[in-house]
Amino acid sequence: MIIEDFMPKVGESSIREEMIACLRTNPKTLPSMFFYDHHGSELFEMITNLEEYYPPKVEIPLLRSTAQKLKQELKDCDLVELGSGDCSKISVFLDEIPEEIRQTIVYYPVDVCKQAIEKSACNLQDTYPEMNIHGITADFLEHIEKIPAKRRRFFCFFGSTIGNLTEVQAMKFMTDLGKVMNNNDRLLLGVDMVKDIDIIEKAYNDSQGITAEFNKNILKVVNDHIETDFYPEEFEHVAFFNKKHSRIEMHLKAKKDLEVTSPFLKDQIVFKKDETIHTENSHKYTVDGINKMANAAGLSVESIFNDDKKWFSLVEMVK
Ligand code: AVJ
Repeated sequence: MIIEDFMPKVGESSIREEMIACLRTNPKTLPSMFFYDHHGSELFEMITNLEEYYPPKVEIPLLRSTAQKLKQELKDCDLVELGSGDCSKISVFLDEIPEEIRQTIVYYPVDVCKQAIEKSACNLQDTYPEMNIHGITADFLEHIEKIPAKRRRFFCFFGSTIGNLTEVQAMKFMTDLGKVMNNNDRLLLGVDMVKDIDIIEKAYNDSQGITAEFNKNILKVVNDHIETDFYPEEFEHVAFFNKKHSRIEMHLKAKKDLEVTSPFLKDQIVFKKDETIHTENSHKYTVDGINKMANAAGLSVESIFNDDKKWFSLVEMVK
């Protein structure tokens, strides 16, 4: 097992600067990556178990059936997973692949989080001792060219993580990836599809309020970094489907006029009642949108694997 680190050390000061800059824009925003401190990751884990939060319930069986169909394509290739996290998705996929094929694979988990890479690579090596693992800590949005290209590569980007990117960012990501891919390299991209708006909105407004807690937790993360005095209970969780952009937007809405202070700021951060902080986008795709992304990236869509209801797609693209 090899682990390689390409992450530049992001200093605490650059995190602070980014938080402050985002709270100063109009409208105010916070990048969704700040959700995931320890508690935020626990809350997200709880979200994935919620009845209303359908994406993993649809994607996981789809990963199984798709692996069955693609297993021969994985022979002798470098399997590169972007945003591998805890490697739970790839495990579902690998379980369907015969050991004789797994032996020929080198698995490259790529993630920004060094601990996640170290821990999950070790766990995975225990589960699949026959497979070679080469973990990489990198931000695939910025260091995509660092990913080794010795053999034919099979890229995976699961979990509809691409949905968190804006249209412009997603297009840039796809074109960058298209450029580093060689002929016959493949990509298996997980995307959440447009469906009944009620179903989508319920997935982000669960009855137990876990998503609300997850959303508000970002204010505690901000308090931890820039010593602000945000009271999460002074904000309301708002999540709705924005038709124009085909995305769920999550916001935190001030319940009253309020001011927030930080020793890192000269002036207060002022909120008018009902003013919002935009905390997340989660884009939902159509087949048309998928084709546009593939075209922009110079890739062709080979197959789209779906569940019966076409709620989620695993899109296989090839260069
Ligand atoms: C991890 C980005 C796929 O957008 O559905 C879940 C995050 N936010 N509930 C998503 C999330 C609120 C999730 N992704």
